Parts: sequence; structure tokens; C-alpha cells
Amino acid sequence: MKDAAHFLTTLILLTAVVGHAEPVRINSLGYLPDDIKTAAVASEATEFRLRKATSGRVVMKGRLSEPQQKQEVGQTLRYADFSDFRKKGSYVVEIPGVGVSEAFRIGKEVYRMPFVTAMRAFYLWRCGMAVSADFGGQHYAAEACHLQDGYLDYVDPERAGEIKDGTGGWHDAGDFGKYTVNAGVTVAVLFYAWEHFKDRLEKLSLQLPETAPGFPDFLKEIKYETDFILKMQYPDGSGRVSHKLTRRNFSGFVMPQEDREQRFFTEWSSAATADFVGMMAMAYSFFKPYDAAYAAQCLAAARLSWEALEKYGRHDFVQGDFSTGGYQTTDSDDRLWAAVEMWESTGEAQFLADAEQRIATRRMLVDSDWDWGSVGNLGVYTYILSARDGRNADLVGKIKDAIVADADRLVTHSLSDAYGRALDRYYWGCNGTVARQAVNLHVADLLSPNPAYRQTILRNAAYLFGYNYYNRSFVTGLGINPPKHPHDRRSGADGIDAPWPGYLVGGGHTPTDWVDSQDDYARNEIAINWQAGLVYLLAACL
Ligand code: 9MR
Ligand code: 9MR
Ligand code: ZN
Repeated sequence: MKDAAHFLTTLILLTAVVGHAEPVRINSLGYLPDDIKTAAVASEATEFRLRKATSGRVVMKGRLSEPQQKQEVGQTLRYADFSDFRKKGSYVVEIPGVGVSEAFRIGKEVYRMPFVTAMRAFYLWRCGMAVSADFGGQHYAAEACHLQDGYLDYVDPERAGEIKDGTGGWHDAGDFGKYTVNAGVTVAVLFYAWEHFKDRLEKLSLQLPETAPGFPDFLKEIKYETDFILKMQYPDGSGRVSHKLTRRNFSGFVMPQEDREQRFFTEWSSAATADFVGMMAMAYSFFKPYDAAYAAQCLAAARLSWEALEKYGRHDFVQGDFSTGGYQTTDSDDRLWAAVEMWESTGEAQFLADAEQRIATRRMLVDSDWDWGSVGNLGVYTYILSARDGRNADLVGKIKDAIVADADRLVTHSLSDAYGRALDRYYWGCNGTVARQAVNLHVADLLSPNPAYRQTILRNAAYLFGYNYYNRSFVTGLGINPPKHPHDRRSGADGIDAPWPGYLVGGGHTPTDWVDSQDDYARNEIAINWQAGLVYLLAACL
């Protein structure tokens, strides 16, 4: 007790003396016992101390690194490395004369609650049913919304004014639209999380409503989306797939159930149709053990849309009357992914031939930096991890080399980045890519095990939760000083100060220009494709 009181006094004194001194940055979610553990500070100090958070007892002393100039953030940083300290508990890092970090934990469980919260964020995005959650002492709730989804005017002018069932699925982001292309990369990365980390995920309860009896919770949530995606196929039996289901323009900041403008199935696109094939072929494989009839329905739908891809050729989406999200993209990478998933799910030679021809003629075998607009990696990763026979051995070898080389580049960049971020670019939604690169790194680790790959995944997690220029988390409700004003209609409209929990915001367009402002949708929105990356990343850290 005496210790604790003394430590508190020291803390208060320190804070008073140093005022607005440099923060001591730390991984706010905490560290696994065998992590690389660092703190960073911009100061001339040379020593650091690790203290117990409660008693203040010093458990380790060490020297800071030599100063390192980090041009991207305009800072000269010194690092405390306490990787060797492995004892579980709560700690702070103190830099004498500068300040004390936030308290953090060392323990095996540090990623569990964040993982569950990030995955439950998908449930809270559900359209077409009431949702609610208790978090941080608040009760968040929305009523069933968009029950009139959607009108057929743009699919078949002769059926203008008629509604076909398009209810369900997740809202896309801070807006309430539903977009097939963005669903594609989202669903695929979530299925990857299940495939790669099943042993950990199947043990975790997500406390979801019973919308898929007999399914493990994690797959239950994905099925809520595929149930909806099935409804995006044209009603004419052609297999073409609507690009999106939205209003003509964006709504204001209202709760979803207050958004009552007409929403339309839009015209089809070949990218959306190919992504539909990719999602439905995966749904077939992953859902078959739990519901064979549903799985068969998914595969039949995938085959029909595959035929549409062959019959109709390339067809880009044109916005026309719409000003909601565009998600306009060429379809060659989407077709590659579709072909691989059809092969993986059926083993049929025609799909393998098509897939290998498309992979072999790809400009880059692996994309470091990828998202909804470039989904070829999904095909390449499924192909390389497949247990099926018959692949071209030469191509397999080249792909392995490319995946390892890509992961090595990510490791190298992460080690030189001020805060361990592996991605070297900044743009709308780049935080989602930082998270999604956990797929690049983990697949490389499966093919050619190297502890540096997992360490880089952990560094990216640390970056997103507060070990960064801002000393702030990018995920609502979690980590150090998280975003309070995401561009999210529910969070803006529900009368509760704290935003809906567990959501990753898009991030800055330069290393230092992020702002926590609701108006800044290009930097502070949330979105399912970024969130899926976050879920995968946290699953990898579990
Ligand atoms: O809220 C919209 C957001 O979800 C989109 O990502 C963004 C870009 O398409 O557009 C936002 O809507 C804005 C609209 O484009 C222009 N008027 C202000 C809207 C934000 O309130
Ligand atoms: O994530 C999308 C980003 O890559 C684009 O640059 C941006 C502008 O077209 O749109 C982003 O997606 C938004 C979508 O258009 C509408 N819903 C919100 C999405 C996230 O901001
Ligand atoms: Zn809705």
C-alpha cells in the first residue's frame, strides 16, 4: 500500500513537472509473454524502467536505444526494449524525467476481448433485424431496418415499383448501403480467419442470436451475410448479380430504422458477379459440415453466376442515378479469385485451367497492398494452400517464392517504420490494409515458418491500437484514447456520447493527418472490408 501511494505521488509529480512532455508510447492492448515488447519516446533520455502498475515496484531497468530519425513522422525516437520480461501482470514503462506510459498487460489473453468485440461489431452492423449490445456501461441498440429492401426498377424496368426480398446482411460502413464487391473481400477474409485459426475461434462465444442453428458462432455471423448475398442474384435466372442495394443518395445521420427512402437493387456488374461466385463457392465448402442443403444451394448459385460470367463478358458498373458508394473496379482479379474458389470447392479441371492461366498472367503474383479493388490475392492464397492434386508445380514454386518475398519486404519495412507499421503507403482506408496484411504474413508463415512474420503481425496490431504517431487507438472502445467521433450514422444519431464499439476507422492519408472527426469520412469512417482485416489480425494474435 505504501508503495502504491508513493508511486501515485511520483506519477502526479512527474505529470506536473513534465506537463505536456512527450508521451511514452506503448502497445495499449498489452503484450503476449513471448512478444517483442517496446516503448517509444521522443526525448533525450537514456534510461527506462518497467514498473508494476499497481505497486509501482520497479521490475526491470534498461537503456533506451540510440536516437533514430523517423522522417515520415518528423520525430527522433528512442526505444525501450523489454522483450525479455515475460511475467504476466499489469505494468507501466517510465522514462525518468519524461513521463510514464499508459498501463498495459502482459498475458496470454490480451487479444481475446478485443477479438470478440471486433467480431461482434459485424453482428451490430446487421440490417433487417434489431440488434443491441452492452459495452463500457452503455446500452447500444438499433431497431430492425430497411425491411422494404429492395425495389427492382433498375434490374427490370417492367417491374418498377415492385419489391423483391433483399433484406438482411450487414450495412457497408458508416452508411447503410449494401455493396456486393465490398462484401466479397470481407466475407473471404473472414472465411480465411476461420480456415487459418479455427482451433482458436471455435472455442470463443460471440453471444449471437440463433440465426444459424448448429453453426459455430463465427460462421453464424458470416452466414447472416451470405443469406443476403444470395438475394443479390437477378430474379431472371441469368446469374447476373446486382452491384449494390442502396438509396440513390446517402441519408443524413439518422438511426437505420429512420432511413426510409426507397432502396434499389442496381444493375449488375461482372466484378460483383465474380465476387458472388467467390463468396458462394467458399460458403459451400465452409458451411457443408453444418448444413449440407444450404451449402448445395450456395454451390448451385455459384455455378449459375459462373455461367453468367462466361456468357456476358465484362460489364462495368455505371452509377447513373446513384451517388452512393461506387466500388467500381475491373473484373480480371475477381474472375481469378472466382475460378480458384470454384476449383477448390469442386475439384473440376476446367476451373483449375482457367485459374492457372489467370494467375500465370497476373502482373504481380502477390499484391502487398490490396483491398476490395484488387482481390487476386484471394485466389492466389486459396490456390497455394489447397490440398487438392493437379496443380502446376512450376507455378506453385513461383507463387511460394513471391509470397515469401512479399512477407520479407513487409518485415523489413515494419522494422524501419517509426511505429512498426508494415504498410508504406497512406490513403483512404489504409488502416484496413495494415490489418489485412496479416493475411500476407500468416500465409507466408504457413509456407515458410519464420518468427519475424508473426512479430510483424503483432507490431501492426500494436500500431492500430495506439502505438503510433497519435498515441491513440484507431478502434472504437478499445486501446488507448480510442476514436470518439467515427463517421458512423448510428454513433452520431443514438444520443450516446461513446461510439458503437469495436470498429476500425480508415486512418490518415499521410503519416500525420488523421483527425478524429465525424465529418471526415475519408479518414474516420468505419467499413466491413477494413473490419474483416482487423478480425483476421486479432485472430492471428490470439
Ligand atoms: O456518409 C457518406 C460516407 O459513408 C461515404 O463514404 C462518403 C463517400 O462516398 O460520402 C458520405 O456522404 C457524404 C456525401 O458524399 C456528401 N455529402 C455529405 C455526406 C456525409 O454526411
Ligand atoms: O473504401 C473505399 C475507398 O477505397 C474509396 O477510395 C472510397 C471512395 O470511393 O470509398 C470507400 O468506400 C466507401 C464506400 O464508397 C461507401 N461506404 C463507405 C465506404 C468507406 O468509406
Ligand atoms: Zn438496414
